[in-house]
Amino acid sequence: MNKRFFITTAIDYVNGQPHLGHAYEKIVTDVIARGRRSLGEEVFFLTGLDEHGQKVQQAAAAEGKSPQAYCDKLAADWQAFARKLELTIDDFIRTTDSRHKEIVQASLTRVHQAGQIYKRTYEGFYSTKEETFLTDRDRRPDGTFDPAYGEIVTLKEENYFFKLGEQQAWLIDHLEKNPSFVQPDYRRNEVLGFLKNNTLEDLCISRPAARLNWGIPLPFDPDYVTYVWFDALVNYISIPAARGDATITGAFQSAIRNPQFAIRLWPADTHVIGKDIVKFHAVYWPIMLKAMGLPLPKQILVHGWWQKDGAKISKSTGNIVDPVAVIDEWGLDAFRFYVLRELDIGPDGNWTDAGFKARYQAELANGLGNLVNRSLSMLKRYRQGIVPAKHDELAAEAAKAADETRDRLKQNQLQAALQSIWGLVTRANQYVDQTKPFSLAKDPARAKRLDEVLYNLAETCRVLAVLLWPFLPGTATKMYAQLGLPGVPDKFAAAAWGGLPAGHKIGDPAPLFPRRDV
Ligand code: ME8
Repeated sequence: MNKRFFITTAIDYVNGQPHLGHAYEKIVTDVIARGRRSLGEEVFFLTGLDEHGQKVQQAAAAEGKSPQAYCDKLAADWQAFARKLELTIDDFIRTTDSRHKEIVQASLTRVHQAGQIYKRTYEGFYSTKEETFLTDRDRRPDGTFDPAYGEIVTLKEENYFFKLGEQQAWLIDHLEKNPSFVQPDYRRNEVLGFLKNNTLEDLCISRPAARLNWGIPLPFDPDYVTYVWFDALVNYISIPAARGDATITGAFQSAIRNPQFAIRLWPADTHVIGKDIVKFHAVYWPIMLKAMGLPLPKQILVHGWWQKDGAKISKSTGNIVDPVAVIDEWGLDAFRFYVLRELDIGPDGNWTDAGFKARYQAELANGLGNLVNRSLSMLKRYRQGIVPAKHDELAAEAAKAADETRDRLKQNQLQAALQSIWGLVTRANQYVDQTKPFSLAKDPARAKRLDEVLYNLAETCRVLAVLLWPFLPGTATKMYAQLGLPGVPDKFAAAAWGGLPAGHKIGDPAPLFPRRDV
C-alpha cells in the first residue's frame, strides 16, 4: 500500500462567513491536489471546520439553540461552499465528529503520560472576546491593549499547560536542515528568527468546564475542556486515524476499524495555511507531534492575506468580496482564475472589481475563449469539423508550456504555471493572426496549408485543456467536449503533442467566456 500525497487546509471557524480568504486557500489546495493527481500520484485532500469554543457557545445561546444544532446548520452552509468551489476533497472534518474527539483525547492522554502536561494556577489579564490570556508583552507602546481584545479582566484560575521550553534547539535544527519545511523562505526565516530570539512560554491548553463547556473534555480531568489548538491541529491526524492509517493508530493503540480500507496518509505532505497561524503550525504543532511520538509534516505552505481595495476585509465595514455572488455572476472558473493568476502563494493580495473584470476580458474572453472559439469554428466551417492530418508547427511551443507547467505545479508555483499556459494561448492567437486561415480558405490552392494550420490550432486547444485541468476544471472539461473528446482531461500525460487523430470529428464550439460590457 502506497502512502498517499496528503494535503490539508486550515479548518475554518464555523461561526464566520465563508469569504474570499477562505475561498482562496481552498482553491489553492484544490489546484495542488488536482495537479498531483493529474501527474499520477494518489492524493488525499482534507478540509473542514473548527467548531468548539466560547464564541460558538455564546452565539448558539443567543439564538436559543444548542451549540451542536447551531454548528450543524452552519456546517451545511460550509459544505455547500466547498461544493460551490468544486473542491476535490476526500473528507470533511468537523471537530465535533466523534472520530475526531476520540483522537484528541488519545493524543492528550499520550502527551500527559509522557509528562509534558502539568497543572498550575495562572493569574493574569484575560480577553473574553478573544478567549485568550494576555501578558505585559502584549501591551502596545502606550501601555494599553489593542481594542480588538475587547474588555480585559484579571482572572485567576488553575489550568493545564503543555511544556514548550527546552524544545527550541531541535526545532531550530529541523528548520535549518529542512529548508522546505516552511515555505516561502521568508516565512521560514520569520519562524527561525522567532525561535532564536524568544523563549517559548508553556502553552495553556485548557479551560475550566464551568466557564466553557463547548469543548472536548480532558481525558485526565473532566472538569476541564481542551482549548483551541490541541483540538484544532489534531484534525490533521484524527482523519488518518479514522481511515486506519497505522502510523497513527499504532501510536495511540486505537483499533483499526476497517482494516481492508486502511490507507497511509501520515505524515502530511503539505499543510496549506494563512500567514496569521504560522506559529501554531510551525512551532506548536511539531512540538505536539514530537511529544506524541509521531513524525512531523513535510511542509507548511503559507499564503498571504487578501484585502479589498487596499483595506482589510471586514464584515463590519462592509468591505467584503462575496465569492458566491462573484461565482454566480461570472462563473466558478473566472473566480478561480482571478485569484490564482493575481496572487502567488506568499505575498498579500488586493482584490479590485476593476482588476477582476480586466483579467476576465483580456485573458479569458479575448485570450483563451477567443482562441478556442475561433480555432474550432474555423475547423467546423472549413473542414466540417474533421481533424486534418497531424502537423507539428506548434509542437515545440506546446511541449515547452507543458514542461514548465509540470515543473511549476510540482513546486506549487501556481501563478507561474498559469503564466506558462497563457504564453501558449498568446502564441496560438498570434499564429491565427499570422497564418490567416480565413484568407487561406478563400484560395483552393492553399488547402494543404489550411489543413496544417487547423490541425495545429485544434491540437493546441487539446493540450491547453489538459494543462488547464487543475486550475479551471470546468473550462477544461468544456474544451474536451467541444473537441468531441470523451471524459475529462485529468491525466497530464495526455498533454503530449499529437493526441488528436486525423479524421476525428469535433463537437460544437460555444463561447467559454462570453465577452461582457464592463
Ligand atoms: O484560523 N486572506 O480559522 P479562520 C487570506 N480555525 N486568507 C485568510 C484571510 C484573508 N483575508 N482571512 C482568513 C482559523 N484567512 C482556525 C484555523 S487550523 C488547525 C485552525 C485564512 O476561519 C486564515 O489565514 O479564522 C486561515 O488559514 C484560514 O483562512 C481559516 O481562518
